[in-house]
Amino acid sequence: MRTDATNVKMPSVEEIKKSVISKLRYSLCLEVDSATNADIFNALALTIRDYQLDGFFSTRKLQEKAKSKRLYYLSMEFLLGQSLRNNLMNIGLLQQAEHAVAELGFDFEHITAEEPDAALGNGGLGRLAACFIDSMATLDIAASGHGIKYEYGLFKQSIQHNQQVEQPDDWHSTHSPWLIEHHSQLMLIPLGGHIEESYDIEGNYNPMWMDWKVIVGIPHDYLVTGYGGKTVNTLRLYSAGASDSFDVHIFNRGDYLRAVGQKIASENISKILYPADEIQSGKELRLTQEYFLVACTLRDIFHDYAQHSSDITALPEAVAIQLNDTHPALAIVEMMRILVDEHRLDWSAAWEITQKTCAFTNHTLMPEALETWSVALFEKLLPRHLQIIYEINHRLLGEVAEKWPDKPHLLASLSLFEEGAEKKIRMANLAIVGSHKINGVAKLHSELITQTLVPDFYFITPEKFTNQTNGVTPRRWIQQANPGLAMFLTRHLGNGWVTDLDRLQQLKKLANEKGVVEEVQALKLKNKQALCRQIAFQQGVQLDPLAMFDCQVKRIHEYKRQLLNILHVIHLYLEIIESGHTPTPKVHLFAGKAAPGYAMAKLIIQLINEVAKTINGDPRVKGQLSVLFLEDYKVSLAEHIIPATDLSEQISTAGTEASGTSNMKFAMNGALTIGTLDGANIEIRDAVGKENFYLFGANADEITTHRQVGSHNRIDHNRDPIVSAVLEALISGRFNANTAVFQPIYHMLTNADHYCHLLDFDSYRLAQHQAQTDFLQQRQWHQRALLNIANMGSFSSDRTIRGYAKEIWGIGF
Ligand code: 26W
Repeated sequence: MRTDATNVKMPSVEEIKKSVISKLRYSLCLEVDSATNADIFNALALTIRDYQLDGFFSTRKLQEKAKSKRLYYLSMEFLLGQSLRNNLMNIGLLQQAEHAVAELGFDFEHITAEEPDAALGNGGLGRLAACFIDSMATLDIAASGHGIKYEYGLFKQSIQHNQQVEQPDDWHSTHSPWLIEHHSQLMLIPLGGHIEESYDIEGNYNPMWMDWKVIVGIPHDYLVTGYGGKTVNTLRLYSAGASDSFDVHIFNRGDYLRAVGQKIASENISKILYPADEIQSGKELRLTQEYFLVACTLRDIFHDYAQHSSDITALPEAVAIQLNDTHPALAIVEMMRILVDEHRLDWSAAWEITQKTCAFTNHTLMPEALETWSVALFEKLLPRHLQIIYEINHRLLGEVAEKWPDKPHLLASLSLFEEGAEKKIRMANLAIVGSHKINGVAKLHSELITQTLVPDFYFITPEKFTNQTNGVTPRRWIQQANPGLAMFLTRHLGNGWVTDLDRLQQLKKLANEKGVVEEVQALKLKNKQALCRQIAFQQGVQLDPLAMFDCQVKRIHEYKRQLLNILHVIHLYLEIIESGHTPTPKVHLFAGKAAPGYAMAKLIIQLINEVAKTINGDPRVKGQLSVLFLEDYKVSLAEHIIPATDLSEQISTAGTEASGTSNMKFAMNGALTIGTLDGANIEIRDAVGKENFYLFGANADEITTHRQVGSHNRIDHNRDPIVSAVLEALISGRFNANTAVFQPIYHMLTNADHYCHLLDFDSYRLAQHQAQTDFLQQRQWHQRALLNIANMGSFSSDRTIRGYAKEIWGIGF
């Protein structure tokens, strides 16, 4: 046993081995001789968790002693992926563990591969939350994440007959070695019932929330070790269960089946993650989940606070709450309920505390993603919360009417209620009024929030609006995903870059040094070869690692324009058939999931697969063009694809992608970007230099104008022979004998084309052609790749979290 700089005891290889054997024996009832890879994974994870627990207790002591302000990060999604390698790296035990496993006679790669991805998220928003908790622990911030322990994460995707098929993702949450259940801390959450009007002895309105049923929340802690192992924070995930006492009540009435039914209904609350991304469904179970998360978390917050203060008015000095999109916005209402109904504070004192404590991040401009909930549904599930929302609205509109009597139009847009056939609650408006800061996730996005999404809120409270451009953690996205690059960086810069990514700047002076660019080139080739082996093994397809790897991996959505990419691939295909050659051989990789109810996105997946099948089977383009859709995109697959990419596709319609984060991961792993002026692409291009970025397409203003002009300005595809050839191929039966299959795509493109595929096609084609030509100059290409890496330092999530801490949470360093 040795002690590291932070006084945490570090075990030797021998000690790890011993502990693995002991965990096998005493926790899992197994012996090494009969253990499988999965058993070794579990025993090793339990071993590592012990070291994390030591760090957890010392962290808690330190944070209590320092009376640190605590940040609570509320999110319906945490897209963690695998944890073993990441935890080992952050604690500093990777090599010891590798040796220990080898000495036990197992292959470390096989052991890590046993771990199922924890896919408790849909995409960007959930993965951002996972990067943030890593950065908060690394920066020694007293923080915890709060989410739901879904039994089923995001569905597993397989491709059958070229189409997406969804299967349940049972990630074995009940026996994950990383989760520590705290049954003794279970909490009771009321739901349903009705309000009885009443007054207290002083005549104050004192409504009673009656006849609610009870859901039980059971916390589970996942330990989050910061880099270096000093700080160990928690991610607390709640699962839902039924309350025994409540059931007894119905059991006693002899209604056994109803009682069991209620139990199942309660457990269902944490059963499954909603697989929607950017589309809100308005389903009762989803609203219940959101409330469940918020109610459990607030009980924890008030409980923690009571441990060190009884002065509730000082809460904002000790606590900050960050709302990851509107999904947990009910925290504002639940906090008001606790302060007013339970702590008996008067409304304005309670409101001041709530506003000072809460802050809200918006992650999307897509109108269909903005949450609204039917008032009728709300009344059924949360009658007291509905009353509180009415009161918040009443006071807001009263103040606005008094302050701006000449601007009555403000009232309709600011109201927390949307009038119409069905009256609805606007969660974004609630989140904005209840928060002291509202931020977007990239400069352009934050600007569009104030200018187009909620201009009237910006008008009444401009000081609340701010930007915090997203970032990604270099621990997972460089050190873990790309160990070759990590070693290269450490060799040239020392290992400080892992926590100070701005040091990558120092690579710039190496860009002209002999041998360095060649090293970068060799690293990329190695990563491409590794990906080729994996694809050959999993999908039986041989790819040429010397070809240019052009990748688009993200949720499938019309605004992200995978369709533009595949239309261009069709064009390349037609061109090679006609001319017989291409400037440089290309491999086009796609991966991503479509929401199960999103027909157009699923059809786009089918198109990609059918085009891939046609192209890969055509001897005329063999060795020149390959296309592949990789099944079941997830964090662990991204870790293989991103380091093996030459060209990163970031081609959303300008003004639609809030930020994007894969754009950052690709660029910091030495891919060049082809992209639009959208989201964080703009800041990436500014950072890496415009000569190292393939820009194309209309900007956000031009898109707006184009849409306003509407049908008068429609692209006349008949006049462009390239576009008409592609569209003709789409419906000609070339890719599917049934010519009706892709008609909906053809129809969409030649009518509204809301995401402006055809408007940007020509500009995209030219940028693609330029990239393909430049790729022939391998030395220059990899020199530019090196400059991309060197300039990506500010896209570390450490920078982002420092920004939140300083400007939003009031947490200093
Ligand atoms: C209620 C259904 C639903 C679920 C998730 C609606 C909307 C969402 C998210 C807001 C979707 C999302 O993941 N947004 C992405 O957030 C990333 C992190 O900030 C950004 O980088 C992406 O641009 C944005 O699309």
